[in-house]
Amino acid sequence: MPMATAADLEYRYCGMQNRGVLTLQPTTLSGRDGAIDDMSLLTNGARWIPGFLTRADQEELVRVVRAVVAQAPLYTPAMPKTGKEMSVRMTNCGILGWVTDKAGGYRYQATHPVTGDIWPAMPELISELWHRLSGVDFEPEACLVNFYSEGARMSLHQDRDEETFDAPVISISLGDSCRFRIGGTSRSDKTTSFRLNSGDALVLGGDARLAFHGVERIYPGTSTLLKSGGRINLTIRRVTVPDGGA
Ligand SMILES: O=C(O)CCC(=O)C(=O)O
Repeated sequence: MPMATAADLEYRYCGMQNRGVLTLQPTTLSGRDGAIDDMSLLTNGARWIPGFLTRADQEELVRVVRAVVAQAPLYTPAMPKTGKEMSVRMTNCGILGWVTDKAGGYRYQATHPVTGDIWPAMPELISELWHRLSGVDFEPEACLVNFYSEGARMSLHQDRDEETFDAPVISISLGDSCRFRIGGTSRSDKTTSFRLNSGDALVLGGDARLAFHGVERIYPGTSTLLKSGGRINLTIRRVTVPDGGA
């Protein structure tokens, strides 16, 4: 699968030094298919790579995700303690999956909370994306598949249920665009938001590994990738400390 190389990505990356302070970096660079936003938002350790996946790459990835969902259906997670249902539906692939419910709270587990089956294996393509984007040589263990229909959102949070934060979280957007918000490592840090489009990748590593982030809204009808609309987000993660450390 032809994807951007490290050299392709290099030019859109620049880490900002001000921890917790968000900076918009104007850039005149265009993306692989020439249809890229003119801004890259980058906190220290965060990389936004607009247009990382070509349309053909995206279609292939959707086929892969559909195969995952056929084995491990999307379900509606619930918040710890309150049991309030989330608006995003979820599933996972990999040896571990991120789940949440009223009784058990946020956690990783090896089985689907509704079917009780182990999660589908990490597809090769998702593993390849991890290796292209993460800069680490150990394997990812979890890929959380989020599905947003019109009206779904995800409130500001940190990804901190993993045993190690040394590996980045890799995020891939497919389908309708969304308004994504990111801040610093304290909830009270300044935040800023920008539009994530289908095929964009986001890497939360370094100081941004524990950055607060969330999805404010979906822009329905902004992509033809998913026949019935909506947005898929994949976050690919390492959960346990690899042998020999991360
Ligand atoms: O949908 C997104 O872009 C973000 C997903 C997310 O924040 C998460 O799964 O923790």
